[in-house]
Amino acid sequence: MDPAEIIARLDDLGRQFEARLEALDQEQAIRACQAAYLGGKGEVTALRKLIKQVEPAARKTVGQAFNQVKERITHATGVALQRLKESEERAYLEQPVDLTLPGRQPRGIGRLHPISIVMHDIVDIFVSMGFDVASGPEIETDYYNFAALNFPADHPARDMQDTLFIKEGKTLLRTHTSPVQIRTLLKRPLPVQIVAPGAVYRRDDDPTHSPMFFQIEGLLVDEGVTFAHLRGTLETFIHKVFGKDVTLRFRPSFFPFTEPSAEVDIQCISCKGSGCRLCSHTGWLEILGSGMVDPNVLEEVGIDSERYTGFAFGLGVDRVAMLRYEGIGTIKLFYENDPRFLGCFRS
Ligand code: FA5
Repeated sequence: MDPAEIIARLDDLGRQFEARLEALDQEQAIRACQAAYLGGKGEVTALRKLIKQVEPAARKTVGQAFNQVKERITHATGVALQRLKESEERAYLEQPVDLTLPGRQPRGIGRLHPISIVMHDIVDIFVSMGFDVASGPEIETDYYNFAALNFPADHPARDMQDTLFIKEGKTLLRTHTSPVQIRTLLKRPLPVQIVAPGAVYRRDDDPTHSPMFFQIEGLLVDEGVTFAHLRGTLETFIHKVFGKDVTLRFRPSFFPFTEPSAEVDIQCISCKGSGCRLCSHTGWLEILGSGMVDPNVLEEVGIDSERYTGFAFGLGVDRVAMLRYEGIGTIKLFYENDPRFLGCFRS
């Protein structure tokens, strides 16, 4: 076979390819065209098979011609694809932009958790009444969580069944925010008037009880503090949260660290006292525990209980949140972190 003839055909194929490429403006078509020349069944590949028929002395020159046309086709394909990409980018940038369209709401930006919203609102109410904000650790010692609060050694709350101990009888996850009372009274000069919000932990688990939940502790110690101050403070608070028409009642109760003690109920906001599922057909909803600080607690922290008196209260933030956002059937919804649920709340 005449080597010059093969070289001339290769040159033709190169030119032919470039001409065909001119008309193509789709990536897929450009790649298909390249394959029609250089692919397994391509025209250049078919010609290559003839190389065996060329006299040995000329094979090197013919081989070089094959390499050159292959390079020519590959280069032209690259240039065509680059040109296509640039023209697509240009077309995208030249699209008209409507500057009058409203901005897009950014998605994925965090928002406050419903418990945080309710907690901030409650703390704000007490701050407006002159309370300071205090805090304490979530990992507590038996002393602050129980002993200093007048819990007897055999009190059921100290049982493994109720308390999550880290080291039995020594360190534990605090079961309430009341240890902040002791820490604050040991640290701050009197008078003391604080609220202490935070997480607490118990071996509890049902639709209205969670193993981790939030409380807000309140404490006021000064000369001349009476149960009337406690009642006035809690009435003001409840009217601000649930509205002026809500009726509340103080029900005698027991806590080792208050005497007398009272739990505060509000008339059911759903049935207005006639009885429904929300209030377990009692007409009332329990909101918080409270009482006058037991003299034993004051003496434990070195305060003269003849001269000073105080009141304290502890309320369940989750409970208030469940009442405020009616229709939350289980406390678990607060802790499952389902974005569809959490996205329903605005601060
Ligand atoms: C106490 O924890 C006392 N420390 C409150 C207190 C403070 C009384 C100061 C007197 C003076 P109690 O165990 O009742 O009390 O809990 C208070 C509130 O926390 C309850 O009224 C309820 O609203 C909420 N609560 C209790 N257990 C759970 C739980 N497992 N899940 C969600 N909320 C709970």
